[in-house]
Parts: sequence; structure tokens; C-alpha cells
Amino acid sequence: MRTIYNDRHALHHGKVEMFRGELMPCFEIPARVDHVLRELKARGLGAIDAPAAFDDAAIARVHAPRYLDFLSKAWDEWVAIDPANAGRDALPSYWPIRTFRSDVLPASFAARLGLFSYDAGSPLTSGTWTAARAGADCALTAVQHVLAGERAAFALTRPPGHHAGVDFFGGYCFLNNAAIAAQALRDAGVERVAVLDIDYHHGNGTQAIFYERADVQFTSLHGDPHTEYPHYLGYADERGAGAGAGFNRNLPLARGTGFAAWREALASALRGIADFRPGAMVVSLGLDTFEGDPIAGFTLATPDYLHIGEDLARAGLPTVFVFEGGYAVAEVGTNAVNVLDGFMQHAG
Ligand code: SP5
Ligand code: ZN
Repeated sequence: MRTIYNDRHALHHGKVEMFRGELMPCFEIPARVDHVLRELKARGLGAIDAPAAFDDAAIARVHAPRYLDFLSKAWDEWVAIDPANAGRDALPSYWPIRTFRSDVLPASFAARLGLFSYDAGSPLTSGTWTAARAGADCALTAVQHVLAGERAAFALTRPPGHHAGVDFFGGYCFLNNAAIAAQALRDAGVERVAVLDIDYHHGNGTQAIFYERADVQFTSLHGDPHTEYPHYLGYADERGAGAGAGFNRNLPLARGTGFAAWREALASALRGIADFRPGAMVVSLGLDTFEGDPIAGFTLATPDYLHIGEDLARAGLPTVFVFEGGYAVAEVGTNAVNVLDGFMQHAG
């Protein structure tokens, strides 16, 4: 399987995130991708290519113009407030929740930082825009290879994407690479696209982007949002709305769920995807379902990821894999490549 990779991911390197009233070191760090890259090379999984450069049009198919405008200039605005900010990450401290206005773009940078985000765990850094933008190029390049007839391709990129919505960042995510890939497949003429999200956390951004659409089906296996981040979306009764009614499916699982129950849920998810008869599938590949993950609660073990790849291959669909979460840094490479390796062994 071909991997699309660019080292610009490392330009996004947050220092701290807010947790229990304290700033603690970020979990989402460049070394995550370095480990996956090393494992891909060690196991000779396939070519590792640089992405092609795409203009902003494919990204603007998913994200709002005022959000892209904000993100692309945010770092310069942050440093303009105070030159000392060059040595600090930008983290929001207030947000316009219910009863506040979101139509006004305040002059204050801090106010706009809150308007376009939903948590204090996703630092914006000097290289965030460049890294996220290169990541979207990786996803779009992976799409091109699949459109050209390759069975599958892997966008190895960070920051991750599935928590980012049309006009907000959060959950370490800034541009929704999986959604951008799915939309690109649609725009290239694939009539129905399935997005399968197997990150530990519900892909609230991806769900929201496609919630009222019948042409992109979203299915997610994740920790029960009653107890797990992102808490405010991802419940089983969210089935889509309007034209999209019936095209959204959430399979929340209790903290502590092991591979047997998780794999049954995956089988159910794949049956729903088969019923949709998609022309292609985008997999949001999070590895934070691993038993050793520091911020998640499932108990999947390293060999289980080979079986996940096998099950995904048996869906028989042209597949774009997009790297998402997974914070057990020493093991994330083996776990990710196990999925891809298991897939290729059964891709037929
Ligand atoms: C892409 C992705 O996996 N994003 C996850 C974002 C989760 N952010 C909030 C995590 C809060 C849990 N912190 C637990 C610290 C345990 N010491
Ligand atoms: Zn996650």
C-alpha cells in the first residue's frame, strides 16, 4: 500500500494542553508519525511518496471561508499582539456557547480563537497551518491514487482531523482530512462514499459535516460519549437529519471494551456500509483503541490490529486510510502498520 507523507507535519508541535486546571505536555506530538514512518519502512509496506500540491478549493469544499481565513493568519495575529507570544502556544479561554452570537467576527484575536474552537486542548502553534495544510494535501493525494485504481492508499499525517468541523478546531484537529478526502471522492464522481471512523473518540467534526447528506454515510465506533471525549456528540440516536436521515450511525462502546466486542461492532458497522453500496471508503484510522493508550479506555492489543485490517479488506472497497489519534507513541507505529499490513494480506 502506498503511503503519502510529508515532514511538514512536524511544524505543528504544541507544547501544552489544559487538563484538570493545569497545563500539561501535549499527547499529540510529531514522534507519533515518526514511529509509523519507521515501521512502514522496516516492514517494506510500499512506496512512501510526497503529496502533490492542491489549491485551497478542495479544502473550501468542506471548511468555511472565514474559518480558513482565520486559521491561515492566526499565528501572525497571535505574535502581533505581543512579540513574546512567538514562544507560546495560542490556547482559547472563552467560547460563544448558547445565547451568544457567532455571526459577528470580533476584532479581538482571543475572541475569534474561541469562536473557531471548542476546547482548550488543541494549541495553535507557529506551524499549525502549514502542517495541517500539508496534511490535507496528503489526504487528497491518497484519494488521487485510489481514483487511479489503487486498492488503497494511506495518508500519514498530523495534526489529525476528525474532530474539526466546518468552522472549528478542537480535539487536536484543525482541517478534517477524512472529510476532505470523502468530498474529493464525491467531486471526482464517486456517487456514494462511506466514512468509517475507528478512532477511540467520536468523529464529531466528520459527523457534523455530512449529517444532512445522503451521499456520504458516516459510521463511527468509539468510547461512549457519556464518559468519553468529545462528550457532546456521538450517541446512538444520532442517525442523520433531512436528506441525511438514516445515513449516520454511531456505535458507542463502554470504556473497558475489549477486542471481541469491538470486532462485533465493526462487523455490524461493515454490514451497514455494505448496505449503502458505496463506491469507496475513507477510514479515519485512530490507534487510540490500544490498551496502552494514555488518554483512552479500550483494551485492544497489538495483534488485534492485523485482524482489523483483514476485516476492512473484506469490505472489498477502494479505501483511503487517514491517520488520526493514537498516543501510545512507542506502539503506534506497529499498531497502525498492522492494520495496513492485515488489509493488504487480505485485499485480494
Ligand atoms: C484525534 C484525537 O484522538 N483527539 C483526542 C482529543 C482528546 N482530547 C481530550 C483528552 C482529555 C483526556 N485527558 C486525559 C489525561 C489522562 N492523564
Ligand atoms: Zn482519538
